[in-house]
Amino acid sequence: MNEQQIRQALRLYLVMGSPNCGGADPVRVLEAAIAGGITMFQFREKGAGALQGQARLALGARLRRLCAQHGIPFIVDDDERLALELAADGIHIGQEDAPAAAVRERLPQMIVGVSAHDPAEASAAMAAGADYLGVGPQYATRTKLDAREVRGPAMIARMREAGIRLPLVGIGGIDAGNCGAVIRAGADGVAVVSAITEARSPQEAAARLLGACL
Ligand code: 3NM
Repeated sequence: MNEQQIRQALRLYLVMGSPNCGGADPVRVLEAAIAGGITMFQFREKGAGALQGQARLALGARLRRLCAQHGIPFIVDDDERLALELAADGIHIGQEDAPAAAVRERLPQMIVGVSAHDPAEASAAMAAGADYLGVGPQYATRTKLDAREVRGPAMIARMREAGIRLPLVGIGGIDAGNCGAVIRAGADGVAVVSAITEARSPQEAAARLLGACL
């Protein structure tokens, strides 16, 4: 995917694993979210009750297939081996994970996304060959217990003012009511977990977000 295609794919990015689905089947949740219009997906099997080993691989394979059927880029959170096993389109790494330059070198064919919290981290990620940045938390979130302090859309604006032009997505506490502010600050899209996975209708929630973020 070229930069413009990545920018477009980031428009509405669902991040999800089974612990986020409140007992619902993650395959059904993803199906509904795709029907509602999500443009990218990240398999993030983390937190209390996360699947391990073979069960994790099996769920990942089902979600991966669904994305392939619908032309949705499939990204794996953090785990290079899992990304390779699932033939993922990309990998997303945090500041605490393996260095971005090393991941970029080991997985030259994949989209590499990097979490960045300030202009310095964003510049470093760009120099390391990141394809896109995730910037969060934009708002308070209950989904990631170790999220950093909320800096809001203003941090995205600061990165853009500092000359960071990479495709960029905001994450953390984003819903249909506040996603417009994230886009206006300079993001190409929004990444969400609970606004879709905890909605009564993930399909309607995705469609509403997409409408609100255009
Ligand atoms: N990363 P929700 S916040 C996975 O700040 C993740 O980097 C974050 O979940 C960061 O949309 C977050 O339910 C969780 O708030 C976002």
